Amino acid sequence: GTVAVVGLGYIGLPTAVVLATRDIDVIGVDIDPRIVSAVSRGEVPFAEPDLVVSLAGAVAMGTLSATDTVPLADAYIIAVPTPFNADHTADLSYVRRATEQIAPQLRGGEIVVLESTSPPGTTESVSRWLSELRPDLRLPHTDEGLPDIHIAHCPERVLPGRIMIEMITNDRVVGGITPLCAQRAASIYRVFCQGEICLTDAASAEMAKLVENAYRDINIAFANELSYVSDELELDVWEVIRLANRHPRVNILSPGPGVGGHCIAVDPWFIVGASPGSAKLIRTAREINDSKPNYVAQQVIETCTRFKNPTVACLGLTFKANVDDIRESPALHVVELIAKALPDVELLLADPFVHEVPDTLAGYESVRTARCRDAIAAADIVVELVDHDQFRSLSRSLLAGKVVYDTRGVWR
Ligand code: SAJ
Repeated sequence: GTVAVVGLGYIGLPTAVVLATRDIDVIGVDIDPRIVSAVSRGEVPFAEPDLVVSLAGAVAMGTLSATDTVPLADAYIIAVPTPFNADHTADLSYVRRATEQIAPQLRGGEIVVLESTSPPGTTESVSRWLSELRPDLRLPHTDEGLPDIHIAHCPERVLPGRIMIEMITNDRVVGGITPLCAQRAASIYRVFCQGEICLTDAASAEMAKLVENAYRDINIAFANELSYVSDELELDVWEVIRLANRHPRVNILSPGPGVGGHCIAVDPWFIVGASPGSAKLIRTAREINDSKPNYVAQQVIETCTRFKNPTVACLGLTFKANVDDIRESPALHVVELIAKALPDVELLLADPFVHEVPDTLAGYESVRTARCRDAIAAADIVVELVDHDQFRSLSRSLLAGKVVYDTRGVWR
């Protein structure tokens, strides 16, 4: 059978590649012509360990191709973004568009899997949309006998930086609109998934995915709240956490400049949106983590006023360690806040994964990129924002005489 993967981003492309390297015919679909042509040439549009080799292999084998239009296929995997609107409700327009593109291709017997992280009820919405678009087909949410199309939710849960490993080894949740839908969808994942495949209903699968990321968000919020409390009490939060973590049942995560990425800072809002009155802890955790970039920036801005013509070295721009992704990055947000508040202060940006001044900072003449050592040497104030391995191994002697904000605790 042929699998069409709609959306060739951080999840869709690795999924397409993993299936194609297991001899499944895969057609990748993306609306961005640059992504389609890059993938067709066997080039990866973003950095992810091991993806380059597998993609080149799949393209060479001829099992993977890319196009901008949804083709006829036996199974469709939707892996498009589900961002949120200003009021924190989910923007399902990409899922809707993918559904509209799939609808005319259906002949009966196909599997449609939603992989995009979505609020509870979205998979059923896909089924409803399809029944509106294709009144001639029997869709599973109607419960009228055996459906023509099988629809399920199978949320991705891979960690950027470890996607190719986790895609294969992680357990997988497959939630069907009906039990048969789940079974049919699971057959796709059995091709490559070495973990356990847990079958359930669509809404439970949707919620489980959101809960995983809310769990992590809350735990990071706890660490960030401890950093606020420790600052107020003039304690070293890293020392406090290190000691508390010696308890056999305590495992506190690390504070930082905030929480970024496209998942952990987004998904908990879908729970809050679905249950605003009850999801109090989840909402508060989001607010704590979202407040952190501003807190860090204000500390730096205040310190700058103590210098005449200060130079600030900002180490790290990506949303987390050892990736090249700066979207929704709290580190970048901190730098933007400083640049905006103090347009005359020289900001030197050093990140081994980012070689140009990001677009959002392009308007500031005071902002330049620099090599890490050069940035530190020139700086009065050093702000450590991402725990890249390269920063951890820096000699502490370089920091002598500087004001240091080590937001990730890499130099403790
Ligand atoms: N962070 C901290 N302190 C920590 C750990 C992380 O400040 O102790 C920050 C990171 O620097 C980053 C943010 O949190 O800004 C998120 O990073 P992450 O590594 O925790 O997670 P992501 O966004 O890369 O991937 C998460 C994963 N979810 C969980 O671990 C529950 C991944 O498995 C999901 O597949 C992914 O979200 C997703 O796509 O939903």
